[in-house]
Order: sequence, then C-alpha cells, then structure tokens
Amino acid sequence: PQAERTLILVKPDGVERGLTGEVLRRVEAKGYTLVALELRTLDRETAARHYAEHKGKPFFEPLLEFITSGPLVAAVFEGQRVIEGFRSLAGATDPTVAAPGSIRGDLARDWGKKVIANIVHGSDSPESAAREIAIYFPGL
Ligand code: DAT
Ligand code: MG
Repeated sequence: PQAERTLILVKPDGVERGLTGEVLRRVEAKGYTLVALELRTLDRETAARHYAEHKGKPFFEPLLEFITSGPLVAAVFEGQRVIEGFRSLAGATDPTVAAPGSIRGDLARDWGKKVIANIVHGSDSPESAAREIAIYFPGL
C-alpha cells in the first residue's frame, strides 16, 4: 500500500513569525518525506471547508478570521504513521500546556485571543488527511 500521508499547515501566525523553515525542518529531521508544498492565502469558503467539523462552535468565526488573515504554508508529508507522528511533534492544541520539545510547546503561547493561535495544523486521521489533501492539492 502507498505510505501514509498527512496535510500539515504552517498557519498565518507561524508564517508571520518567520517559523516556516523551523517547522519544516523539524518534520524533515524526524524523517518524513515532503511530497507537496505551497504558500497561499485562504478565502472564507476554503477555510470553512477545511474546518467544517468545527461549524457551530464558539470559536468557529474567530478561527475562520484567523486562518484567512494572511498567507499560510500547506504541505503534504509522507511516511509510516506520519499522521500520528506529526500530531506528536506538534503537541497539544493549547500551547500553554503543550509539552516542551513539541512545536507548539516550544514556539507558541496564549495571546489572549478568542481563537488559539498554535502555529501548525496536522490531519487527525486517514479520512481527514484524504479530505484535507484534496482541498489543498487536488489531483495529488
Ligand atoms: P487541533 O488543531 O489540535 O487539531 P482542533 O481541531 O480541536 O485542534 O481545533 C482546531 C483549531 O481551533 C485549534 O488548532 C485551535 C482552535 N481551537 C480549538 N479549540 C479552541 C478553543 N476552545 N478556543 C479557541 N480556539 C480553539
Ligand atoms: Mg483538528
């Protein structure tokens, strides 16, 4: 079977803070293989499609506002158990308590905003990965 793939984002906060290279470095250093990479700014419709699972939650509108606020970097990485492996590299959703050593634990913090700005996104299951990769890289 084809090696597992995941969709990773360096979100607008990470790009703005100049952390794109640092994030990609960590994922490459772990040993995963980069198979697609793009800098783009999402429109509202694409952002809502990406975060469809969070529709109706109190942070949904701030989340759309945040993720469309500037350019992000979308990447697809490949490797055995890469979905789980990247989630581990990323750390917990809340950067304040994300483990030191993780991307969020080392590089993100609470800025007191309505939405948590935590630098990276990673698909959470094979089904999510397939759905999300099709949003950013149709035909891959
Ligand atoms: P993850 O990005 O770790 O998969 P998620 O899918 O639950 O987390 O949420 C998507 C993003 O939404 C998350 O990265 C940051 C933001 N978010 C999640 N829960 C939040 C909350 N309770 N308040 C504010 N923002 C939140
Ligand atoms: Mg998620």
